[in-house]
Amino acid sequence: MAPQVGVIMGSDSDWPVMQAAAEALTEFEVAHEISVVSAHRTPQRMLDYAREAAGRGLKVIIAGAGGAAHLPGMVASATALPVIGVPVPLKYLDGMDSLLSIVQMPAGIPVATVSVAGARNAGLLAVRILASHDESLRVRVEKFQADLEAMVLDKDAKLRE
Ligand code: RP5
Repeated sequence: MAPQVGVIMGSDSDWPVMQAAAEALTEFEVAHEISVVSAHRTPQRMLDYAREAAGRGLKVIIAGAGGAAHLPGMVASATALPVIGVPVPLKYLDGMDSLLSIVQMPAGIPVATVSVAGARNAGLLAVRILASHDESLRVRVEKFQADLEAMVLDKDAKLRE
């Protein structure tokens, strides 16, 4: 099946964080592709990727980067697809640099930013975006949420056993 979600990152060093996005997509059987696309080391590749993404059938792009994390915003500027940004924490500043770089987009070019290292939620948000026009996927998201609720209630009950 053609990929519906593109998971991209500025460096292969981002993969330990970003793999949680891919895992969430796999859990929901959403076809996806994974690429390293650097805004500053491979700028032309980044522009080509963003401009061709919709035409290739992608519906959502998840972009992770650390430090001066301009990849999600730059990709969002060159595509009309929804872009979800994942701030990757590096050695210094606890990911605050990445978070602020990604979340502070000027009006006009939105990037839906998840928490620092929040790649799992990025994957789940991409699933929800797809589920907004896919009834069977929406039902699975609802079951996923119900399972989460049941798990918490079960743990709560076990506290009193
Ligand atoms: C960013 O620079 C990447 O997204 C990565 O988080 C960071 C460091 O990259 P490497 O020096 O590990 O390749 O562009």
